[in-house]
Amino acid sequence: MAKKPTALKPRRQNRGVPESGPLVRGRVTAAHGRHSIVTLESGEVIEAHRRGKKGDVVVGDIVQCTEAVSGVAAVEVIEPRRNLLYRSDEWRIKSLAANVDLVCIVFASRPTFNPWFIWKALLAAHEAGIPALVIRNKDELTEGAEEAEAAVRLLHDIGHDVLSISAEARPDEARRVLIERLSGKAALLVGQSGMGKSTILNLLVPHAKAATREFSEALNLGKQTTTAARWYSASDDDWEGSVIDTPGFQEFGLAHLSLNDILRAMPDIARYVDGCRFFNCRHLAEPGCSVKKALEDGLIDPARYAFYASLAETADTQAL
Ligand SMILES: Nc1nc2c(ncn2[C@@H]2O[C@H](COP(=O)(O)OP(=O)(O)O)[C@@H](O)[C@H]2O)c(=O)[nH]1
Ligand SMILES: [Mg+2]
Ligand SMILES: [Zn+2]
Repeated sequence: MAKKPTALKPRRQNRGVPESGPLVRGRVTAAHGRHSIVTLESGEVIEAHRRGKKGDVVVGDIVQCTEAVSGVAAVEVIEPRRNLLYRSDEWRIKSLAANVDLVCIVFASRPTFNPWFIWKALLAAHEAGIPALVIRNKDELTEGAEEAEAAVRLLHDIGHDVLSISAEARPDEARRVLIERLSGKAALLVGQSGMGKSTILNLLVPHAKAATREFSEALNLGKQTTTAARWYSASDDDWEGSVIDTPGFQEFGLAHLSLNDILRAMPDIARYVDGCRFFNCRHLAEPGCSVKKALEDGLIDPARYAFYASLAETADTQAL
C-alpha cells in the first residue's frame, strides 16, 4: 500500500542566519579591516562590520547584512565571488578587489614608470581570469615619450589591449574613449602612484571626490584618503558603470604564481617552449632550450626574457 505523503512543511530559513530578521543585500564599496561600507540595493549606504573569525570582505563583494541598527549592520553572508584580483609579497597575499570586469593598468612617462609593474599586473589579471586594458596617460608630454611609446608597441605586439590618452590635456576625448571601453563594466584602476588614476576616476565619476571624503569619515580614516580600493558607480546621461580606484603601490608581487601560470600569461615566451629537450625545462640554464635559442635569434624581446627569468627563478615548479 502506498504511503500517505507527508505534508510539506515550510523550511525554516535560519541556517547560519541570526533570528534578528531578514537580510539586506548590497555591494561593498570600501573596506578597512573588519569595517566596510555597503551600498544596499535600495541605494542606501550603510556601515557594516564582519564579526568573529570569518573571512574579511573585499571591495566589490556582494554581501548580505542584517538590517542596520543605529547605522551599523553585521555582514552575515559574502556571496560567491566571480573573480578576485590579488597581489602578494613575500609574506602574504593582499586582495585588491572582487567581481571586476576589467583591470585597467595606468602608466605615464612622468614621474617615471616601470614596465615590470605593467607586466606583473597583466599576469595577475590573467591569473584571476579578468581581461586587462593598458592605459597610457599623459601622452601629451614629450619628456619620456619615446620610452612610453616603445612600451606601448611591445605590449601591442604581445597582443595586449592598449589605449593612449591625456586625462588633463584632452579630457573630453579621454572621457569619451574610456566610456566606450568601460560602459556597463566594473573597471579596476591599478598603477604606480602619480600615473593619473584618480584623475581618470574623477573624469569618469565626477561625484567621486565627495564620496572619497564620506568613505574616510565613515571608516575613521582621517586624512588617509587612499589606503585601499574604493568602488564608485556612475549613472550619468552618457554612461553607466563602476570604477574602482586603488592606492598607488610601487610593487605588484606575484609570489602566488607558479611557473606554469607565468608561462600561460606570457605568450611571447610560451610560443617557443615546444622544442625544449627536457619536458620540465624552466628555460633558464637548461641545455637544449628552445626559448633560449629564440632569445639568441632575436625572436624574444630581451627585457621580456629578463622579466620571465626573474619570476621563474623563484616560482614554484611543482605544478609543472
Ligand atoms: N601632464 C599631465 N598630468 C596629468 C595627467 N593626468 C593626471 N596628471 C597629473 O598627475 C598627477 C598625479 O595624478 P593622480 O590622478 O593623483 O595619480 P594617481 O596617483 O595615479 O592617482 C597629478 O598632479 C595630476 O594633475 C595628464 O594627462 N597629463
Ligand atoms: Mg590616486
Ligand atoms: Zn626551455
